[in-house]
Amino acid sequence: ARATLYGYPRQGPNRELKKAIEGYWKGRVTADALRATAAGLRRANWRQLAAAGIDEVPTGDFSYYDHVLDTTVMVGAIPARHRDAVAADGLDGYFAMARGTRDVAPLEMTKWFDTNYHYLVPELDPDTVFTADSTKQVAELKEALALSLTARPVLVGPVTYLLLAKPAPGVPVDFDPLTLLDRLLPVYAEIVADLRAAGAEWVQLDEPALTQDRTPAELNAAARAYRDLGALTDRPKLLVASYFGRLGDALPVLAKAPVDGLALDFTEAAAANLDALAAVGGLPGKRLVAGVVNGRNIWVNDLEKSLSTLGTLLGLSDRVDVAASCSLLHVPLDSGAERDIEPQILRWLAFARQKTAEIATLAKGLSQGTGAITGELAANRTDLASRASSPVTHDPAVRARATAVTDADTRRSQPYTGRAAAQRAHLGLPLLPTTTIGSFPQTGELRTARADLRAGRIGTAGYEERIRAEIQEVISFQEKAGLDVLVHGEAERNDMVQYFAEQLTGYLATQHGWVQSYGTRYVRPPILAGDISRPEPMTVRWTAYAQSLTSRPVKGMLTGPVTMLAWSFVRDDQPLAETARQVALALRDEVNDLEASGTSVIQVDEPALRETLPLRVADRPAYLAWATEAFRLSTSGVRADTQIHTHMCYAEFGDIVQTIDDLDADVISLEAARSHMQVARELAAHGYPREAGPGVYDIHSPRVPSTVEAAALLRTGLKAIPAERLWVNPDCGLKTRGWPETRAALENLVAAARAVREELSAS
Ligand code: THG
Ligand code: ZN
Repeated sequence: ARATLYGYPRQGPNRELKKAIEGYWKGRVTADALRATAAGLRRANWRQLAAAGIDEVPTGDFSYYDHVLDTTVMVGAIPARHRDAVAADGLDGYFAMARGTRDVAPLEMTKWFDTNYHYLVPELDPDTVFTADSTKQVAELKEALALSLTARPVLVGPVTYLLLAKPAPGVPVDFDPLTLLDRLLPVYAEIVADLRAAGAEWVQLDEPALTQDRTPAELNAAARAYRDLGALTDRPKLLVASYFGRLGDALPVLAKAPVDGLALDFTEAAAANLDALAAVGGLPGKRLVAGVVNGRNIWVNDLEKSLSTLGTLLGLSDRVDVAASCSLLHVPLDSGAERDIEPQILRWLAFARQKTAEIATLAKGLSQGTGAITGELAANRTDLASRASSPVTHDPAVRARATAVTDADTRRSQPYTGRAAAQRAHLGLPLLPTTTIGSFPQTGELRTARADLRAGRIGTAGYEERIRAEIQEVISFQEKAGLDVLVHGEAERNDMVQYFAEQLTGYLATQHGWVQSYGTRYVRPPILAGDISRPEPMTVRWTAYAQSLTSRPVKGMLTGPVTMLAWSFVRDDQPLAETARQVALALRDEVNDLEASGTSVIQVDEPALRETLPLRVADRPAYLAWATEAFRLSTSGVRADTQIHTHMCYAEFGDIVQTIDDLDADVISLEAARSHMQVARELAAHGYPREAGPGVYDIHSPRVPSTVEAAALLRTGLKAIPAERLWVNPDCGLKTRGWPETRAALENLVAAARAVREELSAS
């Protein structure tokens, strides 16, 4: 058995790639220096993989920005508006597609399946002509071969590429990019032929889109694609890779295809894929690459369980190799770099480097028998036992409380109508109340203050003084601008998930655990490792301080349980529903403490609720059930006259309007400015009974909306939502905006609300 991988983190141990690329954008790093840095990182990765026992290394998984954008370049599907830039300079044209320029818009970005990685969406139209450009793939293969390694180029497969694409701007939305398959296949044929000529014995084609629900027509397209590519005479051996779940109906299609190997996910999807493999009689004559090490979480593998799966697979295929379930792009590089995690707990974790060792160990065990890996197996058993029996993962008080939760705990004391009356009397807000989503501009001074605190250049007292000064400024601006419900501005917070994770028992923070989110942007997801409790209030101090500065209501701001899970690495030793309930209970305490300290409006944000919706329709009801329960559990402990808000962004809401309704929040703010209040119409069509604030200020753009424009959006909103239930707010938080445009935009927003209020009272 061989040990192999589909991809590795690209950034380097100290995010050298990010620094080189951002330096290039600023003109401080030359193109040659950038290329040299990139080549050095690739070489170092391959050498490390080979030294760790990976027999066949991936190539072509490297990217300056995104591997789907690389595929767009590889097949020549450059959008018309970028062709001049690409022709003038390949690298600058590439970055123009990724980020846009002053004159041209970039490609749209969206989530890569259900990961937190974002790719650039290919734009195709009925006239798209594909042309093969194998330069990057061939060059990177040659680099690895020059190190005397066995290397396998990894490409996004043609079916997944088309299924991820969308119609180019101006093309009818019902245009189906999959209709371009017959034009695309000859280009893939040319590229795999080039790779074979350059020395590839195998080429991997990634088809993760086949683990989603697919129509018969889409499955037929997959069958045709691999029948045609398999029938080529001048080709390397083809390995079709699936990941992020079970193949389902696509498994028989690929099993029958004339390709030489399949890669399957045997982590979460193990049982389903094993059954489906057995049902088709295994893969006689084909290579099976078994993804038994989870490529997207950070927990140490259960080696004995993996060996047992691998043993079963030996009966179903002539040749079984060992891999991670997907590219290791989605996990941090090396847990060995962490200094602040207890050594005992560190042993429960496996980042990319540790996963590589697990794969090599499993391949060795499979080839030579478990006798060859007795030391590794014994250490693994000890680590798994330490995790299973640790007080970190088993806090009796937390468990008892979670078990005692009843249905009544997830229900407000009164239905909305009664609450609305109580809140109106308690808050005394005008018609069309104005507010913001929570964050105000994160200035350079704030980031400097945080860095100074970390580096010990200032003490806690000095730092907090700085935060209080910022809160004063934010409150005073909002009063002057005439907003009705104020916020403290979140100056004290870095990342909205990290901030809470740092204060909750059961969560671990990493120092170097960066994972690519998009392009040169990375996040350091906290690790939800154990039972969750809240040793003390997390936000009350800052909210209460802000409230002490004004007589208007200040809104408390929390991150909801679903988003806390979605943007963390979550424990895999109990159901998500259980973990969500623990987080919800900790947040419930915070909500109740905010209320007790005099906060009458509390917002619990769930920006990730829609984006975490499972890709397979069959998996959605279970997710929505626990997600809704967790939100309601965290927000239902307050009095009827305390107003609960929530916020969601970056999403199409059509398919979760029922869930939005089920959350039973008193007020929801949503992104709507760019879609001209589409979401207000969707809520109205559903009969949404509570208050809503469809955004009237697109915060993703530095553009300041005029009063006239904001008022027009409000009038559009009023056609769908009656004045008694319509709020006025921006689309999202303001932390990425500068102060000048924030000031101007919020002043216009208040002026628009006042103008429309007058129209309403005149009519
Ligand atoms: N927090 C977390 N996960 C997320 C988001 C978040 N995933 C989805 C979405 N939001 C991703 N968006 C971003 C936006 C900005 C950055 C990263 C992801 C970013 N990162 C800085 C960088 O790479 O330079 C580092 C920030 C830091 O120092 O922490 O700008 O909001 N958890
Ligand atoms: Zn938002």
